[in-house]
Amino acid sequence: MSSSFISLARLGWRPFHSRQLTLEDLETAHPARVSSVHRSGLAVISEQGTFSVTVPPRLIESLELPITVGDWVLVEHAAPRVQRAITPYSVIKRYAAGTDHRLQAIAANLDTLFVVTSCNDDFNPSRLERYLAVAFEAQVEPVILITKADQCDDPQQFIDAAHALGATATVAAVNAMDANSVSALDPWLQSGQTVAFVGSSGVGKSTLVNTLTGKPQQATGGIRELDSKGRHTTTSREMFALDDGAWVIDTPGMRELRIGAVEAGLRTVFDNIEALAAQCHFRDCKHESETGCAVLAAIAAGNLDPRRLTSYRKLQREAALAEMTTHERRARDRSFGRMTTSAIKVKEKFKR
Ligand SMILES: Nc1nc2c(ncn2[C@@H]2O[C@H](COP(=O)(O)OP(=O)(O)OP(=O)(O)O)[C@@H](O)[C@H]2O)c(=O)[nH]1
Ligand SMILES: [Mg+2]
Ligand SMILES: [Zn+2]
Repeated sequence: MSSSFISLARLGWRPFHSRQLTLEDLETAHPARVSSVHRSGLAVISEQGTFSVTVPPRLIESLELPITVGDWVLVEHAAPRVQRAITPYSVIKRYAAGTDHRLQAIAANLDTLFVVTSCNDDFNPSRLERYLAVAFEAQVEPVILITKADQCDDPQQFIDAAHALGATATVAAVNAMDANSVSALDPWLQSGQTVAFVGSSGVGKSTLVNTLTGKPQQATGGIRELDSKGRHTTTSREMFALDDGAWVIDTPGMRELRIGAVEAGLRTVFDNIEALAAQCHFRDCKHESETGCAVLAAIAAGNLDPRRLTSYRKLQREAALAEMTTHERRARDRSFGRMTTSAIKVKEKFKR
């Protein structure tokens, strides 16, 4: 155990977490924050220092979402073992890649999600809209962070394109290798605040962590000349401390971000379309060919990018599908629960 005292507040502990504690909890355990997740357990940081803990299998089974980086757990006084998990005030979630319908927790107890992209071929408005929806759904402030501003003749063109994704997201452009430039992120990095960097491989997430911590904490890798794609250098999520008391989480580059049931988040990302839709002649207007459609009129007048409408529809379909699969799974779990209870009853009947 390494020891250098850090207060709970500086670790990001909030009244929201305190309210979940009982007197009994405090007699038997103490809070610790997860900095990384391993096959054998968790690396945690507490007031006592940095150490490893195990998680009992029955606790893992009882959790709706797996424990992730940024989560708070209660660690037993008696042994380096997790007694229980503390509900986070925010979680960034996505569906696991592939056909699997498993929800993955990317990071917990976040104040800001930096959606990182570069001034090159990586910049993709429809992909950014996915990240924004996930952040808004989790009630985490998103910031579109455009890196490699130093490698680009006209970074303003990317900044403008990011601003066009709605008035709701903040936009910043930096050279991730330059501490002076990265100081633009200071407003989000106050003591006890937690932020995470997400985005494709090669956009500079680990470079940002290294510049902010002032240490070569994370390996960084080059990108392919041809299409600006990275080489998936970072392979696991990890949380690091900054000298000023903020926490930054580095994540592996994502090939795709499959959204869950993020309908509310989508309404925020596409608030300009929602505002127009309220002015359509028909209340159930589909914005396809109806007369008096304010959305189509805005597109015709050049005030709305048709890509926005296409993207909104696609993401709404995806979110609705995710919502449906969640319901189906719950229904299945319920009927499975009934099956096991009736099986137990049958067994008991035969015992007598
Ligand atoms: N010039 C310049 N190079 C940058 C900037 N940000 C990142 N790079 C370079 O881009 C490459 C990829 O950076 P990484 O930090 O490894 O990217 P990453 O997002 O962590 O990638 P993964 O770990 O694969 O997800 C490295 O060669 C960095 O030096 C920037 O703002 N300006
Ligand atoms: Mg990386
Ligand atoms: Zn309409």
